[in-house]
Amino acid sequence: MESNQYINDGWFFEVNELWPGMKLALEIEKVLYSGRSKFQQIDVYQTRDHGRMLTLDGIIQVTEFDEFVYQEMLSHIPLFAHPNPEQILVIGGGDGGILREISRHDCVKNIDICEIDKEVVRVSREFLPELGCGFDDKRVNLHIRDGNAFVHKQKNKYDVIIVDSSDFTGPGEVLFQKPFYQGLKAALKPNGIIATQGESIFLHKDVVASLAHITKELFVKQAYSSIMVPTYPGGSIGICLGSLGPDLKRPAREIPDKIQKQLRYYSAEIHEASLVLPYFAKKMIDEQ
Ligand code: SPD
Repeated sequence: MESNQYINDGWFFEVNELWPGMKLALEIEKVLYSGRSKFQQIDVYQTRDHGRMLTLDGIIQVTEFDEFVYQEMLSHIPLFAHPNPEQILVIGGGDGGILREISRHDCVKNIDICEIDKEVVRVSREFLPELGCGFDDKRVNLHIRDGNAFVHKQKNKYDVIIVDSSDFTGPGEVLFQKPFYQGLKAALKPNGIIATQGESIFLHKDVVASLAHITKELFVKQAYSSIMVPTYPGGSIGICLGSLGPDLKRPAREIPDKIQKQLRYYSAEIHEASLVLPYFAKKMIDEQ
């Protein structure tokens, strides 16, 4: 087996200053791809028990074992909260998993995706076809550009914007700040909804509080969903939601049987339930 800086004795270790004093380890059978793009280190592993895994700069982005949780919830909460989403923008999301979920909605007419790193798209299409297949939908238009710059050029165009970013350091940092959210708001149509990667209520309280503050200030309605993803730090991650009109608390339309049968995590019940937060997190968000 090949090895790199994150692997020791057949185990991958996710160690990062964003979650000090803890690390997640997964047993690895093989390094399927390892390369450096202009922006980051990209690796794909065959794990022993969790399917294939994509990491960027040593941070787990997806494992085949639990990727469905994050991709379904980040996509279907805003898409079902909107009564008729036709024009969609995805920022980040180069692995294609979010596109795969959006494609399940027949009402969607156009999906723009702006990903900064074309290598992530290429590697995912080759090594993670169950996610990379998201790019096969004819409604998808891929823009290889900086997401922040792209957003600031769009005005009054999208019904739903989904930000599938990596974490809040390095190139991703700007995607957690107010000017970016102002850009998202301006890019939305009057009834638009945003859903963004919102980190962890346990590990990133300051970030969650700041996102809540920004979305409360800019949007008519705001909510935060917490979901279980065993291979993310601390086993959970959040979704920050902002709406210029529609209620976020529950689906605005019936979930077609055809879609529900394809899903493993999202349902009308979990949409509502995921927005009910543990008391400490609710208090923290209410105080913003
Ligand atoms: N701590 C890792 C957060 C990763 C969020 N993005 C995942 C991309 C999946 N499409």
